[in-house]
Amino acid sequence: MRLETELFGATFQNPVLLSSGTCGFGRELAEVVDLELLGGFVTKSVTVEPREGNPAPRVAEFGAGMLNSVGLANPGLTVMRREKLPWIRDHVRRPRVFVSVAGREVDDYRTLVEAMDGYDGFLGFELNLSCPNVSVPGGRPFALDPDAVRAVVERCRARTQRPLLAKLAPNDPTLETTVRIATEAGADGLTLVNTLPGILLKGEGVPELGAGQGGMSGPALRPTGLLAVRRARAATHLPLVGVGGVTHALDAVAYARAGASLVQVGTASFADPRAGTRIVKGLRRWGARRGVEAWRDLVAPAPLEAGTGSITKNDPVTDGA
Ligand code: RRO
Repeated sequence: MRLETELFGATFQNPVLLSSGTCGFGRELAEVVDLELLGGFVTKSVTVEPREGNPAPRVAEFGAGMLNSVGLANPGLTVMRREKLPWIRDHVRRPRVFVSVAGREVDDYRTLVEAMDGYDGFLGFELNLSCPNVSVPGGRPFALDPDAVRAVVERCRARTQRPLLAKLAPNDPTLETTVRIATEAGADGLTLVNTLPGILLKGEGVPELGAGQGGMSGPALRPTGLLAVRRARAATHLPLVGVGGVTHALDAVAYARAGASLVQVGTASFADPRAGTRIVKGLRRWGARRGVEAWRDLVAPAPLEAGTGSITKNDPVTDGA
């Protein structure tokens, strides 16, 4: 099965990326994983100022996944520009890299995009609008506030020609509206989904995580991620990136069937750092057994009437099966 995928004006050698927050800035994983075999990766979310993150413990496992409250710990924009981006430029060849950005204010996103746009070595930005673990003014993640989604995407759009992915939330009762707003505001693709808010309690009723609640990920998130991709597929022409519980090659196939052109592997990499490359190999084997010629033949296209965005060359409607 041919895994190459043309999207956002670039070639992805395969559709498997590592998700934000699970691979640092690439370097952290390079010693244990051959990054060059991946379709790409998304960096840990970067904020303007460095952030210490939330109190330990920051992660806890449960039977069907894990809960995290890292709290956006990251080295900030200055170190990103001085160390992280140059490392990526000098060491990453084939994988397509997205830089994830996050902020407390709408304008933080614009500042970050503008400040990194001139650097080499990465393809685009993933706007993290959906971190469940840090408080923002208004108390809900930007992804659950339509005005904030529009403002962030529009302001970033005005500052860069690079591909912009908007990363949305799993607990959005009006997902179709959010998807349409992000489309109209100028996103090039959507990443669905971030982690789902949850809490784990010990016998005494004390939360397992230092911060109390966190974001749930892993296999238990897969049905939610698949549903979100399917709903989004009906509401926009934009390419979709599916994330949530991708553990085996068949999970990636399911996301394609729901409408995702790319998938991201997250929690599975914690148990097995080679999960991403294992899934790439598994997809090739699965395709060969099934006689499927190309990954893009699996990707459910957008319905003809979907969304408000214009149809582009890389749109699944024209470029897909
Ligand atoms: O750092 C985190 O706690 C975190 C982030 Br920014 C996010 O987007 N999703 C998540 O599960 N954790």
